[in-house]
Amino acid sequence: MKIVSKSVVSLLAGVSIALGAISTASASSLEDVMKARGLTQKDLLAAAKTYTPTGGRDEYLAFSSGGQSGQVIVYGIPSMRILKYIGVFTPEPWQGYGFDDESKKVLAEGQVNGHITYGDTHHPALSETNGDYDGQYLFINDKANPRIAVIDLKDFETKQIVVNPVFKSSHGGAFVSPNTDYIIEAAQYPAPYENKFVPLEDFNDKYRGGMTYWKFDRKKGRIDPSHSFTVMAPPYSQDLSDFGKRASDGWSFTNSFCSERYVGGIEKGRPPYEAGCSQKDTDFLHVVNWKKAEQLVKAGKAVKINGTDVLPIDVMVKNNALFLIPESKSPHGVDVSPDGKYIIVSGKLDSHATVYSFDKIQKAIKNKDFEGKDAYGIPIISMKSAIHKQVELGLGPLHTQYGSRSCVVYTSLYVDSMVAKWDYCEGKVLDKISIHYNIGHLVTMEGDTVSPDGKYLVALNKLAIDRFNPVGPLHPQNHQLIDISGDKMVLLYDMPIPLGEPHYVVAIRADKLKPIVRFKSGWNSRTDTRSKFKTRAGREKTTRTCDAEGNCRVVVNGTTIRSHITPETIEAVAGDTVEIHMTNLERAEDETHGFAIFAHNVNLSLEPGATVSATFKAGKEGVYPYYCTEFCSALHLEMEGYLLVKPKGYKAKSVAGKTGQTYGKSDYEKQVKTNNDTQAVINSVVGYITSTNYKDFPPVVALVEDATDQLGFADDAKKKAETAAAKSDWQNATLWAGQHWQYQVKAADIGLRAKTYLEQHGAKVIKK
Ligand code: CUK
Ligand code: CUA
Repeated sequence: MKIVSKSVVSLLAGVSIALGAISTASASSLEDVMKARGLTQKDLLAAAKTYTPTGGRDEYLAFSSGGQSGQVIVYGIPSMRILKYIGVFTPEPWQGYGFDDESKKVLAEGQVNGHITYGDTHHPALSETNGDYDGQYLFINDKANPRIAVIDLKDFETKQIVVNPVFKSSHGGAFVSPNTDYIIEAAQYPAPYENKFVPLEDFNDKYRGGMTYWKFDRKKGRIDPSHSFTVMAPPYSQDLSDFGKRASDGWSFTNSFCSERYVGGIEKGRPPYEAGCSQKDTDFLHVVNWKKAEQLVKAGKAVKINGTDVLPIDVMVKNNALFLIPESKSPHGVDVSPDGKYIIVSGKLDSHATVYSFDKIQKAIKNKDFEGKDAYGIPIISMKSAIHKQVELGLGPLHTQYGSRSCVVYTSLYVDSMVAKWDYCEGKVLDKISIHYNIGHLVTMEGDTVSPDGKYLVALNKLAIDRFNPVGPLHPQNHQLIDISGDKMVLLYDMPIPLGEPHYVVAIRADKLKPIVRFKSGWNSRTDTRSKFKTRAGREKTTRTCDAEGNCRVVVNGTTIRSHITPETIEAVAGDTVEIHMTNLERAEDETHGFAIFAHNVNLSLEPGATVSATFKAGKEGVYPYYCTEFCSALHLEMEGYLLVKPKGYKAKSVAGKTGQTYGKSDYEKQVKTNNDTQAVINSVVGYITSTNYKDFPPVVALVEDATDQLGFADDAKKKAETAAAKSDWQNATLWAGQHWQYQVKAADIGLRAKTYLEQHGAKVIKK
């Protein structure tokens, strides 16, 4: 390539360096590095299993609950590199979530009591088709303010939050039925369904637990609250849930603790909750025939409470749709096997995991083999009749995930700080590994589906203690990657999670996900429709209208494209309401612009194609700069403008623009020379690209489209410069010629990116 303009060279230097000097020989050998860093052969092997070279991809993507952050964390396995935080129940400024009008609406619809700005997320769940992950949707619950959120994996954005109409906390959600007809959300702390005060003395009679079955409308990609229903349950603290599958399809399972129905009150001299809630040797596994429950709702057997359908306990019992089975002390975790034939429940205060047989449960139901009824009339199947095996695993067993080999499972041992690998068919322990420290959930690849992949396991440890550099009293959590492909489990990697306490993670094969790279033009990503505020290039406008009472509204239909915001000034009068609708005209992958205004809490993220809005009150007169917050191009800093809020009654003195610099003929000619040199660079890059089979590379085709757009704008600016020059208006001629050069530089930058891509991906020269 011919080297031409100095400024172009410096602008593009980074690209060519990356091209030319891919690697210089390392100063030290592998042995030297091992010695210097104190690494063993085992460490190297672990590193080789997780290390992902630049540009490499992960085999699985993990969706982790973000705990109290109210977000979802996305990371790759085996690299353990964090790829995204998805704003869900909590505003997330980078994504503009909770700042633009579109996402504020999502948060407002999921609002509880008007002012909640966080969530305590516990269990993410991926949508399933025939019991296997299909890569379409993700759901997650908020334990503190019982809610479920829907995230669309087309764009990894939160689309909907629904508030549970009857519960006051929720834990056993989100888990999906094998075809994602329903998402279950079980209560945790019993409370009255009505939103009113009920004294604790009425606990047994008026406080209730339950399981809500949220109907998912896959065509709309949204939960349909009007077809959702709740199965009322006694005031036991319902805990985790899982849906039956294959053999047990149509049923769901929810365990519980504190079936003592103990009410604490240490202030009044009563023993505390922890004592009263763990006195009995057993609690209850709730077994629900949800398909029957669905029919009962359709047959009008539900009662309306807070506007939602609730199936009373006696209706469920009369129709053989609700049963209880004792389970070991303070149970935690309920996990259905891939074939649906077994249900594994652990007991936090018991060293066993209990394997229930669905077959035996059905036999007991058929033969009315019940040991009695609970205080609410629900038949109790005896533990003996329902158990396949009880296996001693270690201290504090919690959650179970399935492996790829039949009968092999992995259970977390909270107190022992270990993972146990065991055979639930035979009932024997196969292997154990220590983790650091106090594991809660664990995840194997696609480990809660009908066809788990095994391969890797991530231990979600509650405590990190001494594992990382100290960062103050609040430590990160520790997600540890374990290789489970062999007979023995092997610890590979520690990843600190510095964002809340993640409870559960689901991991899906990355090739099942097909996210988009850009939105359709003018897209409202929260409603998945074309925004009515979509603005095309050249159609930008600002209007100001006032109603009879003198309330005025400034409406801006603007655009962004490298490297300017249109409009570059917005004028309002103190007290006006300002509505800004910005459309990002970019089509290029990863060309996101931001939009932030001083002092108004306006902070938007404009991904390519998106139309995003902000409505706010311009209360005080003043000068408020706005700018693009993403370093989008070499002239990103110049992507700026002013919101001018004038005092009431202000009259402008002059309309002429002011500038600090004047230009003459020689300035214009100098700029034209630069532009011609730049064009030569562009021509050589274009020549190279079009000589190859670039059309076989979709990312390059997209880059070429983008570059063509930029050159179109360049032509337009060039014409304006030439028109001004013809009138000897050197000021405008020089500035428009400068603008011409801006577009050229962008086109050249894109062209070089395309060229690099082609060279690195083995494009062939097909014509000379
Ligand atoms: S729970 Cu946290 S370790 Cu909320 Cu699923 Cu078991
Ligand atoms: Cu757009 Cu910076």
